[in-house]
Amino acid sequence: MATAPKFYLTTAIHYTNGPPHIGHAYEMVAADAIARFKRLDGYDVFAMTGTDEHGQKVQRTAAQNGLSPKAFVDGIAARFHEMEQALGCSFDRFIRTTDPDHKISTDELWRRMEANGDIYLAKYSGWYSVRDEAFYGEEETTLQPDGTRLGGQGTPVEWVEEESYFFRLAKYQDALLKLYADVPDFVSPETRKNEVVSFVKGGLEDLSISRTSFDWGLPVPGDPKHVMYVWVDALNNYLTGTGFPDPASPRAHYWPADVHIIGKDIVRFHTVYWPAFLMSAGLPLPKRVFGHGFLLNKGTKMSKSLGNVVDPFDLAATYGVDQLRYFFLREVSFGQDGNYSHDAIVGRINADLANDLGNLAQRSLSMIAKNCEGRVPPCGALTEADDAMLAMADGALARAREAMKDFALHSLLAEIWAVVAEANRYFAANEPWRLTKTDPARRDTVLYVTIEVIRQVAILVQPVMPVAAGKLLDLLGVPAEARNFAALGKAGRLDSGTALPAPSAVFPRYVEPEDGQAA
Ligand code: ME8
Repeated sequence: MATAPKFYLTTAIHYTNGPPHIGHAYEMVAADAIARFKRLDGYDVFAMTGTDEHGQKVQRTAAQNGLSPKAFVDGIAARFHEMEQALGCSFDRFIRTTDPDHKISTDELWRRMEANGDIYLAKYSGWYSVRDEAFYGEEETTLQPDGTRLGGQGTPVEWVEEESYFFRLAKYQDALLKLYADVPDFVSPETRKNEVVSFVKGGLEDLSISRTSFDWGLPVPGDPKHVMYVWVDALNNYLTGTGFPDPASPRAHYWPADVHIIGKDIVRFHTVYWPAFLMSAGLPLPKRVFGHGFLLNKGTKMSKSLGNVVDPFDLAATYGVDQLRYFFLREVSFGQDGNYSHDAIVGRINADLANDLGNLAQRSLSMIAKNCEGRVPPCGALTEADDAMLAMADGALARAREAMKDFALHSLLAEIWAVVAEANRYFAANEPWRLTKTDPARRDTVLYVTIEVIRQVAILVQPVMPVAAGKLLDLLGVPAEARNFAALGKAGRLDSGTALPAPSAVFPRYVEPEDGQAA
């Protein structure tokens, strides 16, 4: 492992002002699939998710619930942690911004920015959205008929006037523009990058980075009547995860992050403020920031007031964890908005999983159980069709890696399903069930080729469906140590004669409940 390249990936950290929703689930699953892919591909991976627990929004919600902020966030953070487990995620750390090491790390970031002359005390007066935890210039707000004002993302803003520390963001305008030009994929997808570049070109103002009107936050070093602006605190979680500022931390080598996976609504914080803070502190910048799209419920934004919020725990229980993960990542082009609906998820489960992959595995393995003494059949001389089939499967890793360069999880799955579709055509065209009487040796070869292709498919889908893929690999008799990407292609061909367990269905069809009540 010593020579394995490192890969550090993070999700956004989730606000603990309410329980997790499907958007949070989506982001976690996507990030987890990327982390698992990199692990299987031989990287030394550190993947982190967690919760963003400070700030005015959380403090107010806690008060509304009659709880202290800490008691309130403890309950919600536990729920996020449970969701991570319930969705079969494999993060290496679940970070909370109330963790003690996060305070040490964030104090140090502040001190370094201050030592660089980038922090000064002044007075802030302007508009603030508690829901977005963001300041808005007057021109970014709109006055409503009832006299209230809405900020850039349509949330209410309130007038704030108080003593505040400021960060010299304006000073970093040129350096940021140079960054976007020098590292073209720093912000992706491209559309998000264009938005950020034009925002920065429009001119940057210094940023208010402390508040005095509430106290649920990290105190400013040396001036504890101020708490740090929650975004300074939150963004720094990524450094905390690597043991910053301790250079001897076993995780120090993971910085800089290879990618921050976040939603499109918080790209500005990650691609303007965060790199500016790091430049100020003299620290290396993350390599990439990927802003995924939003998951919508039949085209509509989910919100409590619309009553269309879907509980991710319910979804996983209704459809199955791996099925839900597959749906999220196959249905939505990663980077764009996507839709959730019962019909769409059932369609994917029954067509792609039960029919295309599940049936092929079930049919070929049942024939092997019946005709080949339950052992991996012998592989005779290969025909051109056999060679072409195997070559397509052997080439899948290269195509998967290519898709993964842009985190195109949907393309990765499309590539794998193209192999599955070809395997179905191969199986149908070669009709192994007809060969038992006429040419059993040829039948065995067709079955061998078919399950060898399924082996490779199963290895490749592990990042997305870890449990189901694991079951499929069990059915194929593939040992645990032969399940990573190094075993793809010729290197890990199935051994004829290996005894196989009795076949069983890995991907059951989704059947509507008796009373017709869709979930
Ligand atoms: O923004 N579909 O937290 P958050 C897809 N604490 N993704 C969605 C979504 C949806 N419907 N709704 C939200 C915060 N998200 C800050 C982040 S990071 C240092 C601090 C995504 O709980 C959202 O874009 O509001 C973000 O990436 C993540 O969920 C957490 O959102």
